This record gives sequence, structure tokens and C-alpha cells, in this order.
Amino acid sequence: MLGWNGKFLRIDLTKNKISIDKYEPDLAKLFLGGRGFAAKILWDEVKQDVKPFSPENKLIFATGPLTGLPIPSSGKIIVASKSPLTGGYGDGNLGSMLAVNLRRAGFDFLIIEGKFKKSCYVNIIDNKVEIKSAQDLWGLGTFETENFLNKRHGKNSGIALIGQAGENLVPYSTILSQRGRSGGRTGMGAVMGSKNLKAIVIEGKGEIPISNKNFLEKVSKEAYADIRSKPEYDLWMRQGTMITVDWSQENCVLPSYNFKEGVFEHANEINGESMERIKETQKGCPFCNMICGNVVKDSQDELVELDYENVAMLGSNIGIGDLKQISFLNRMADDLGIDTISTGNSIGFTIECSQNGLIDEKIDWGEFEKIQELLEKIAHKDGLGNLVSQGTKLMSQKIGKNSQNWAMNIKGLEISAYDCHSTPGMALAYGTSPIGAHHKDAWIISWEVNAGREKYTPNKVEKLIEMQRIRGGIFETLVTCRLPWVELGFELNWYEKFLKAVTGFDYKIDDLYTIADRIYTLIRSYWIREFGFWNREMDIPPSRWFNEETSIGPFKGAKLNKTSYDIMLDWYYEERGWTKNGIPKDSTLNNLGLNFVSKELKRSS
Ligand code: PTT
Ligand code: SF4
Repeated sequence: MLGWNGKFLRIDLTKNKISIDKYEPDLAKLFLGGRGFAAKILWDEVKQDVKPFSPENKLIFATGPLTGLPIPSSGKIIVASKSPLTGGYGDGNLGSMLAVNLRRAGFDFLIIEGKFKKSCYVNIIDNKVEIKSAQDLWGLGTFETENFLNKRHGKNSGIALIGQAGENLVPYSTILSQRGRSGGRTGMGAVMGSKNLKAIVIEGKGEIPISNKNFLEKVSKEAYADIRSKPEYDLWMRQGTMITVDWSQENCVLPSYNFKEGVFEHANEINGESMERIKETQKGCPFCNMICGNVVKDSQDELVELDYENVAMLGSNIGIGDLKQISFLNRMADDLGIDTISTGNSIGFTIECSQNGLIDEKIDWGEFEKIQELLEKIAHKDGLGNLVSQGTKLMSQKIGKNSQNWAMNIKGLEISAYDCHSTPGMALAYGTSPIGAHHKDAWIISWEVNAGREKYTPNKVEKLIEMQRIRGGIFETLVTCRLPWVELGFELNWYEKFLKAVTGFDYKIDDLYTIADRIYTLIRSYWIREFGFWNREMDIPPSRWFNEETSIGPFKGAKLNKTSYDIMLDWYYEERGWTKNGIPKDSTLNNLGLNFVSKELKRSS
């Protein structure tokens, strides 16, 4: 089975047991890699009665057939588990040398289960695995920990690790790598913390088996050149994802004041151009020639990497219009190992609670010092931080008094940085994302603003499913970065060529779409099995977007129409072959080769 190592590593931290096994070729055939592997393993091994923080939950690091090869932007890995934030399927995508080294060590995925008796880290050198003490590292931030591990294990080792937030089981803590890469906003850092696992360090020196090395070399060379020749390349290299601040402001979707508005009066001070003025250098993931990690100096003259989502959620969404202050908060979040998106949402929600007299503490928009203090407290679950660390869904359940109307999450995952008062297609993308509200699966908004943004049409639903197939399906299973395709228009047929060179198989995009549909339906089934029921309310955004009009900007007065949203949701379910309540039909499961799911769904629905 060229292209895949065909082997995986399982580490049971409770039993101190390490095993290396082959997996059935059918797993690769039906699920390809990455998110596909993770979804199938969780379905098989992490059942309904397993709590996210129990030792029986499993943390999966999964690569795909293109990961770690000299192919554009292939240094990516999926981290997945049952999510402590949503209670459903959770994953994230991390750029790291860890991805490359796991493949070079001879494995396609790694399953971590159990819980070590005291704090530890795992060191993998090819097929030698050791569980080492992390007692000196526990309690440290990610920067200091990574420096230490880099010194001990060498610059070429791949490291994934958690900060204090993960140790303290904050349900939106993430896994960090390379000082500025963060993956798993669904709380993957907390799952790692619940296993007493501070870090994973991998060195791999083997060769990944591929079908046609010469062809791969030729295609890759052409592909890297094609990326460099794209008209958008130069601006991208200057600003990376920070180009999106201006775009969002111009299109009135820049989340501001806890998603009350889509424009921000200080947008010019926090945009890509402002970032360029404080930029020091840039870095990125392995095998990437369009590196987007813009490294700037923050308000304390320390270096930090800035991305659009971080700036919008720790900036406009909480009323901060000073890029150096935002950079400082971003650096804190990276060091503590906590997701910037859920943090920005939860702080925005707290500010509104304070303004409405629903909590005793006083905190207002843009109050940098208080926000900084709160961020530290969230990671340590201290005082008000203990409440805010739970995320907006639980917070609103505890606070009550209609606060759920502006608790900006779907299925418990906080909404990422696009306001949807005037973009129903994007609202539906958030509503139907397989991990909760995340733009990663379908950033339909850039297409939608040019395609009649206020309309509720079947073609939006078709486009949304196409996006989910490509973004959430193809890129999360290959596993490579999607940004060459999204940002520079690097065509999808390159991936057919890469797959041919690597695996020898003639995959067409349509074949990959079928795999994507299989994975989406399996993940949906996982959620239903977890919850024991499902209804369409789970796929509907918070009522702020339906009931409260925006008050400024060209789209002043905009809000979503609930009846029309519901009709789009019906079309979506129909297209996917799910019932009117969003439950996969038996015929759909059978057509996708998911017959094994039917029995378990019947038991729980
Ligand atoms: C992703 C989410 C994003 S999406 C951003 S910025 W983005 C935030 N980054 C955070 C951060 O930084 N620090 C922190 N403490 N929390 C953060 N939370 C937020 O997490 C990231 C890039 C980006 S930058 C994006 S869009 C693309 N995402 C990809 C994806 O999802 N799949 C894929 N195949 N390719 C992708 N390429 C791009 O990768 P989550 P990274 Mg990320 C500091 O993990 O959980 O999916 O949340 O991985 O290595 O940092 O690369 O404007
Ligand atoms: Fe990483 Fe950015 Fe390159 Fe994607 S474009 S691989 S996120 S550096």
C-alpha cells in the first residue's frame, strides 16, 4: 500500500504499554487519512459512555497520504478526540514538524489512551518509544517548555505540547507547536492535560514509501513554481491571513462587540498594513513556500505570530483597537495554550453580562488591563476566570436570563471571526460544521458576498456542500494545508497528480468527494450517538443574528430570517440524505458503506 505506512502507534499511558500495529487497508481505502482515520477510530473505540476527560477517551494524531512529503504545505496533522467543549466529535489541524516526523518514524497515526500516574511527556524516536517525566515542565508555559525540549531533543524534533490551560482542563485549550502554531480549538489541549501528558516529541528518520519518486519530484517542482507565480503571492507573503481584516471590514463581517456589528471603528489600526509596520520576520509550517506566520513585536517588545482570527477575536470583538495590545493577548494565549477564538468570544460575552448587570464584576469593551488579567485567570480557572473558562454555552446556562441569545456558539463551539447578520450561507456553514461553529469546513462567505449575499437560495446550499467536501473533506484527509488553494487559487487537480505519484492510484476529485461525504455522515452519526437524540435546533446559530439588527455600516439594519434559514437547512439535509431532523437515513448510510452505523443509531435515536 504505497503512500501510506500502513502502521500506527498506540500508547496506553495507564498500562505503560506501547504497541505498533498494522491497520486494515480498507481504512485507507474508505477514509483516506487524517480526519477520516480519526472519525472511524473514535466511532469504533470511544463510545457513548466515555467522558471526554476519562482515561478511556482517546487522543488521536492522524496524518494523510500526502503529509510530510515534499509537496506544497504538507506539514500538517489532525488532532482529534471526543471534545470536552462540545461533547461531540472534535478536531483541529496543526502545522508542525511533528506531522513530518510521525510519518518518517513509520506511522500514519498515533492513538494515545489512558492516563499516566504523574506528569509525563512521550518521546518517539522511530519505533522506540519512551514515557519520560515532565515534573519539571508541568506548570510552565508553552514557550519555555518547547525551548527546553528543543534543547534536549534537538532542533529537528517535532514537538506538540500544552500550556497551563491544558493542564488545568480548560475545555477550549489547544495543542501548540513551533511557537505560533495552534491546533484543536475543540479542547484537544485539555484532553492531553487530562492524561497528564505535557508534550509529545518525535524524531523520525525513515523514508515514507511512495509509488513514483521521479514523478513526485517533477510534479512538486512544478507545483512550487506555480504557487510562486500566482498574482496574489506577493501580497500574501507580506500579510498572510491578515489581509482578511480589510476584506471583512469592507464586507461588514468583521465581528465587533461580541458579534453585535460587522464593522469596527478601529479596523484601520489593526489591519494587514498596520501589521506590516510592526512586522519583524515570518515563519511557517514544514514544506511551505508561502509561509504566513507574521512575527511582530507586541506591547512588551516580545515576538509573537499574528493571524486574522486572533486579531478579530482578541481585537474588534472585544473592543480593542491597538494592534500591539492585541499581539500581547495573542502571545499570552499561545503561551498559556488556549484558543483565541473561544477566549475572545467568552470575554465578549462576559463584558455584555457585566453591562447587563448579570455578574458582579465590572468589565467594559477595550479595557486592556482587565482583559489581560481575565485571560490569565481563565487559564488558571481562578475567580471570574473559572466561570469564563467554561465557554459561552455553559456560562449562559449558568447565568440564565436570556443570555443564551448572545452566547455566540453553535453546539458549544464558539463562532469564529465572521459576523453573519447579512450572510445566511455562512450562518448555515457554521450551523452545519461537523465540529461546531468553525469556518474551516466551509468559508462560503467570500463567494456569498458576490453571489447575492442576502438571498436564501438552493445554490448557496450546493456551494456550501461543495466547500465542505473540499475543505473539511479533501484537505483534512490528505492532510495538507488548504491555503494554497483558498488564497492563491492553486488548482485542485494538482492533488490528483500528487496522489497518483504518491499512491499509484488514479483518484479523481469526485472519488474524494465520496470519501468526504462518508466522513461527514459518520461524524454526524457520532454526535447523534453521543447525545442519544438529535434535532434541528442543534444546527441553528444563536438568536442574536435573527433578532438583533446591526446598527452601523452599509448593512445597517441587517438580520437573518429564521423561516428562510430553516428552509435552507431543509435543503441541506435533503442534499446530504439526512432526515428533516438532521439524522442520516439508512439508505444514505448504506450507499456510503456505513452499514455498521445503522444499528447503533437505531439504538440511540
Ligand atoms: C484554527 C484556528 C485558527 S484558523 C486561528 S487563526 W486561521 C487561530 N489560531 C490560534 C493561534 O494562533 N493561537 C491560539 N492560542 N489560538 C488560536 N486559535 C485559532 O485557531 C493555522 C493556519 C490557519 S491560521 C488557517 S485559517 C488554516 N487552517 C487550516 C485548516 O483548518 N485545515 C487545513 N487543512 N489547512 C489549514 N491551513 C491554515 O492553517 P484549529 P496552525 Mg490551526 C497562533 O487549529 O483547531 O483548526 O483552529 O493550525 O498550524 O496554527 O495553522 O486565520
Ligand atoms: Fe502553514 Fe501558512 Fe504555509 Fe499553510 S500557508 S502551510 S498555515 S505557513
